[in-house]
Amino acid sequence: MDFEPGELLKNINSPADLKELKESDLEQLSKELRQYIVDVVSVYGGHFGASLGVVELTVALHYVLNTPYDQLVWDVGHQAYGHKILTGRRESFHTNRTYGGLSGFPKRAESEYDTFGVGHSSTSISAALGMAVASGYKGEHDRQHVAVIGDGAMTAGLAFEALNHAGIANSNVLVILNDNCMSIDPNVGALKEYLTSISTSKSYNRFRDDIGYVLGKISELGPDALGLVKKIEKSIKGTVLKNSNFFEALKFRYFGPVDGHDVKRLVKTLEDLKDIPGPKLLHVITVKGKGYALAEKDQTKWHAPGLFDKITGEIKRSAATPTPPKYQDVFGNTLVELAELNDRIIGITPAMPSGSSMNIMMKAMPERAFDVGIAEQHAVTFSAGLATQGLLPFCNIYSSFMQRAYDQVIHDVALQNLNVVFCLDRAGIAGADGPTHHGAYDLAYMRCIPNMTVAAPMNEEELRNLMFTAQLDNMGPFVIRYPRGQGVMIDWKKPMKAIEIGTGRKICDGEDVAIITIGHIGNEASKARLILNEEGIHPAHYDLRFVKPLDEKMLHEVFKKFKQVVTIEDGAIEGGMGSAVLEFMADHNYSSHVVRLGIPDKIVEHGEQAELWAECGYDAASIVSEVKRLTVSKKTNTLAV
Ligand SMILES: Cc1ncc(C[n+]2csc(CCOP(=O)(O)OP(=O)(O)O)c2C)c(N)n1
Repeated sequence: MDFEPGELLKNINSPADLKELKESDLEQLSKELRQYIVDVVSVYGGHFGASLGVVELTVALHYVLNTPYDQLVWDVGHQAYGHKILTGRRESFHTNRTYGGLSGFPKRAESEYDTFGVGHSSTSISAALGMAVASGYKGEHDRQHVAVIGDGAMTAGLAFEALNHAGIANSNVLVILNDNCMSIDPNVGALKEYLTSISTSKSYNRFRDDIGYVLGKISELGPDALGLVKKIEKSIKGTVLKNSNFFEALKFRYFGPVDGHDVKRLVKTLEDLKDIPGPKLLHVITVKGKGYALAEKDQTKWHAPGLFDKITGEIKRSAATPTPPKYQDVFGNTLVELAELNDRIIGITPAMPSGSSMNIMMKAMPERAFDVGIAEQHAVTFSAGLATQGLLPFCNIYSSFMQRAYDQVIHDVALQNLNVVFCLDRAGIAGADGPTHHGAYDLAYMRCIPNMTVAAPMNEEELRNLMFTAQLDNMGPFVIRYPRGQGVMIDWKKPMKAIEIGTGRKICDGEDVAIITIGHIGNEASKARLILNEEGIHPAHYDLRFVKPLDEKMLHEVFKKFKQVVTIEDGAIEGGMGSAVLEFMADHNYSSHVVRLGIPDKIVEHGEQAELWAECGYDAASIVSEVKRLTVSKKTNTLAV
């Protein structure tokens, strides 16, 4: 589908074209940019509200900065659609997040304007500081370094660590705090309340106007202007904030809050900030979803709404026929069911109430479910603290975000053998969000930790049974990983029952080849089996269910009976379930031929889950060919190529 950009936007193929515009054109350009994002995202999907909220800021930044020489770093990057469109990617923007198309996040390999690869939050200040220190080292003192970070992303420890360092590094870094009071869900925590108190304080706003008077007029006021800025800053510190400005305390010079939708004002402010040396923070107030009424009203829903009718705002749903639930919803509902029976259960999510469906428990039992902000490390150690007191935390973290909290998992939970249940959502190939979000490594990085139990359900019923099992007494640290998206059972709400730890399931007996799977991807193997059966090939299928501890009895059965074994996992091949099976084989002196299917040792880009499973060679069709290859090889005693 062709999208018609507005009169100004259609001529912007790089920031150089943008700079040709008059300042008075920038409002119109912002309108056109906003419309273009609405047009494309409504048809092709993607993140929505965040980019709409920073349209004016994006235009102003590229108007004022000399990108890409000046370094602009977007935090998370889900708000960088306007940036992509203004930096030469307008015509390809409709391929955003599709297989082979543009990445949904800034990516260094994609454009010289994308200074730092992102997807996970709160990295921007550290990265921009590194760039600023490097510029200083190279003598490039004219270079600007700007991190744009949301109030949600600012809640993470990493952002605080960077502020702490930047304050003394005295480098030329400008942090733009894009404050819209939202994370994906409403932002939480004391910092959020602090920011709100700054932006609503009457006396502060009077001074803000004074600052506003000077910022944007430095060129007019001449050499005395910088002195004047200092004086006003001092009076703010002295009289209004009583030295209590958080950022000032960290040795940042704090400016703002300014209206992030006033593009002219932003341009002037940014121009002036270029001339103020050292670490600075500009507090910008924006509205998430700005300009699209429904998105402004229900900001969580419109964070990433899927496809929608841009005129009516109706979000397109797939056919009305009943479909299996999402794993996350099975998790959310089952957790409440269990928590009603077991009063030790507490729910924890780091900033993903809707994404993980922890919001179901937050609504049903607000006193027993916590959103702790974008703070995975804290979420894990907070859970550990709860567990020391006999409570039973269900800590739900996306598999790829759990990478942040690895030390906490080992040091705070596993070493003390604490009873924390980690529910890892989005495990395996995550799809359109791409490599930053694929939950590729958890099987490998969890199974090497002593005291850990690591399991993955093949369907909804299994997820419920694993959750039920994990809350039985003294289970120690317990990982349950499951993928993004739907399961396979429409009638999923079966009574729960305990599963013996470290036991798998034989799904069907067979001959010649044994397939061993873990988790939901086992359903691809089931599909493959049906196809193979029609061709007279009958592989056995085992669902290993636990990668730690292994079902040794089952594996002895497999290796005693089968000379050809295929392992299949939606996770990294290196160190994952297949590796565990090979270790078992070596330890017990078996010598079967084992083929391991899973995520190969390379970065897998974005696309639909099914496309990427196929690319990695473990969708049903690939499994069929692999098993056929092995069957032929058995008959001819050579491996077919
Ligand atoms: C480490 C990590 N945890 C969680 C997320 C999921 N996530 C993506 S955007 C977002 C909210 C960010 O809020 P904010 O920085 O305020 O930006 P806004 O969307 O409001 O513009 C979250 C929690 C992530 N990307 N990275």
